[in-house]
Amino acid sequence: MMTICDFNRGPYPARIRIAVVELGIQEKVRFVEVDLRTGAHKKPEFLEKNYSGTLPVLEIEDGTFLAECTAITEYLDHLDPSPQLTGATARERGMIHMMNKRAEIEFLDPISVYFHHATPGLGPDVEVYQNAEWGEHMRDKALRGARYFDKVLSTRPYVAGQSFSMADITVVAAFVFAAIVKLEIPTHLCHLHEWHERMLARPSVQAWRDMG
Ligand code: GTS
Repeated sequence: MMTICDFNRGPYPARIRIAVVELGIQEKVRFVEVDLRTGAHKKPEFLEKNYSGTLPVLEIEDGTFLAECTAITEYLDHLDPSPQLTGATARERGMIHMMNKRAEIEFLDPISVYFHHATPGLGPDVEVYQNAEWGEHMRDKALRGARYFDKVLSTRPYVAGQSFSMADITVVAAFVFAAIVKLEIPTHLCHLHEWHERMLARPSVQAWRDMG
């Protein structure tokens, strides 16, 4: 049994919760809550598990801790010899990693920076340094990212090509974070919204939403 330290409704944790259902490995993992609001993820005992002090963290059976959603998804996807989320061919793997990283740096991560810098974030005990101007700047970057992904999705059904992948999950997580910070994704980005409706219909995303 593997253990995933996460925070129930968190956008980054959602990436792994969705991946777990996509891969059908719910029976192989258990979830342990780390309370971000009390700053439990910045305490020395947690930093021993993940130097960066972020969630989620996967503990595998030999006691190794894996942090970073991309790394965790890679690991879980390769428990089976036929990976489903990270590509099979060299081309697929290259495309998925490029688009996944782009989804992080152009869309999801800037929303996170906006949350931590230009809103109360996790509260004064956790947000020891805030720079609202930087946060607003990152909000605008995220909106440019949304426009970029709308353009991408006008040419293909999924973020990295013809099949669902880890990169789609990362853009779903950006929508999750956008809802938390009340960042409206403009309705005229119709390709992005149409794609998002398809993502919301996937059992893995529905399971995450139903978890409440
Ligand atoms: N690059 C990391 C990854 O991909 O795993 C980012 C992880 C991350 O930022 N996780 C959030 C976190 O720990 C969890 S959540 O906000 O999505 O619930 N944030 C707390 C903090 O203080 O940065």
